[in-house]
Amino acid sequence: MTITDSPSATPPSRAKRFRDLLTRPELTFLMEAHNGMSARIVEDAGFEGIWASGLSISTALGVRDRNEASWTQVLEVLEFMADTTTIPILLDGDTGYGDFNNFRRLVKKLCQRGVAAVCIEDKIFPKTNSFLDGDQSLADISEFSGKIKAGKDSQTDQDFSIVARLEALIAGRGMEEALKRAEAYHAAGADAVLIHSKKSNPDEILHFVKEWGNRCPVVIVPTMYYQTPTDRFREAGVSTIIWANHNLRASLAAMREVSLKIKQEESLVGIEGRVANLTDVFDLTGTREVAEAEKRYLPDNRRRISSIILAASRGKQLAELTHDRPKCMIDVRGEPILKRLARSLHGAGSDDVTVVAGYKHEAINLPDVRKVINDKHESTGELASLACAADRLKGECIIAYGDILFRDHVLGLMLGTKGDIVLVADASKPDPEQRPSADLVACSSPCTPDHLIHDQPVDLIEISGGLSWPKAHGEWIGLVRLSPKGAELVRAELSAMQEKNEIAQASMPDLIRRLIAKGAKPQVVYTSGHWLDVNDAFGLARARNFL
Ligand code: SPV
Ligand code: MG
Repeated sequence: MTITDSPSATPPSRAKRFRDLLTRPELTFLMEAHNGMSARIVEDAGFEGIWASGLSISTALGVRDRNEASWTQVLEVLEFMADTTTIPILLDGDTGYGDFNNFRRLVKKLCQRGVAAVCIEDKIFPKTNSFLDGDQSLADISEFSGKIKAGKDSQTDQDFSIVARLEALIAGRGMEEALKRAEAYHAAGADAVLIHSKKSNPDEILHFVKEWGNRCPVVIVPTMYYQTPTDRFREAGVSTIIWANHNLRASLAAMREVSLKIKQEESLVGIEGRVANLTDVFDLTGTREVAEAEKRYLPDNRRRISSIILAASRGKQLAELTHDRPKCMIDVRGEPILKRLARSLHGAGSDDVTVVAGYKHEAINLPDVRKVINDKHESTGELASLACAADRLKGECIIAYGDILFRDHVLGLMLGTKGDIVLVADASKPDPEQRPSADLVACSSPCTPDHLIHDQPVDLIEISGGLSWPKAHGEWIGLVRLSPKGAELVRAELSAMQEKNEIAQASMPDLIRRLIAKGAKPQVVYTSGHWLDVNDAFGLARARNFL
């Protein structure tokens, strides 16, 4: 067996993978990125390679695309991009940041940092962006060929690639000049040529590709001739297409819109559901990995929170949508409700999440979520399910219904309280006809703006389906936090109910009423909206809008 046949052989380097992409018969697409996060997003989108655009990196740094950022500043950005990704990166190296000697050093540094390839253009340092009217004078052909040769002689990774970018058409020097230069750069060792054009039609590009006849791979940048169907380039035998600046432009448009809206409205309410949520932000940088590492490397004095999600019921009102899964596994905008819920709980610091499943429990299979089964789910209620996870009612706990969605700050609000049993209630009065079975709460005080601003809890006096507004002050949203003492009270009450055979049909509100009767003092923290539950098709439609 040869080494490369061995299953444990190390994967090919990024430089090798880029070389393979350049030389294979299929068309390759490189997507622009300009920092660590955009590079990661490009990889997550499924692209096989990244274009580290000079225009985009400069603009993201707030400087002009004319070598205002120094080459070491660009290199630093590249290092972040390489760290957040595994796919090959082609750096837009402008003119090589100086003469052959500066370029040699750049190539060496790129090889050290795992950058797969560099593209240099045959213009004069400092360059200007090819789409501007400024000076687009071309470098001397033999000087530029020497630069390519110096780069090739300095690469420390044998698969590193140098793409020679031809600016003859940009500079108005014509096709013959472009072809002559392509020939010279190819002879100097360039692994591919990039032919650039600022025309809105692809004619000169296709003409070049035809004349060039694939003597080495051809790379193109259809920023201006974007209306040409991609298949025309595929059929012409182009090797690689660069989508050159569209992540930068997308982010500028999005940031502008959000800034203007927040400025106008002096509030975040109008944008909260339209921007990436914080869990997404944390996930993109692998924040949870640090939490895992902390367990290994730090003294163990973290806050521990167990969560129990009650998700045994089918959700009959959702009819055929729950034919093969419980309602908590219904997909809402690409993810089951339960997955979002578990992610919010994890994100709030609850490492230990247990779901009590029942109906079609086999459909529940989520990473990092422990599953216990209430096999009497058809004939029992919420407390019988909760009792199945009684071993988790230790220390600080969260109990959540499995069909709810909420903004993450609602969880933060509840976790910021100190009481032993704290429920979250929505004080924005819903239409009672639409929510006939709401669990309404009456408290020591109705919700005031002060309660919402300072997250002050109030005492819970009564919880019941029988309450009605205005005696009721809010609707329990299906989330409760227990302190270690609160968890102990709940566990003791569950075993007392089990002993007296009073548990089978009992609900969470029954439990809370019993605890009040025994002298416990549950509290309520108010929210105003920012949550919903999914009971029927209307709930599902609202959930889609909510996300
Ligand atoms: C870049 O992305 O910086 C490029 C491509 O060089 S272009 O702006 O199209 O010239
Ligand atoms: Mg550029």
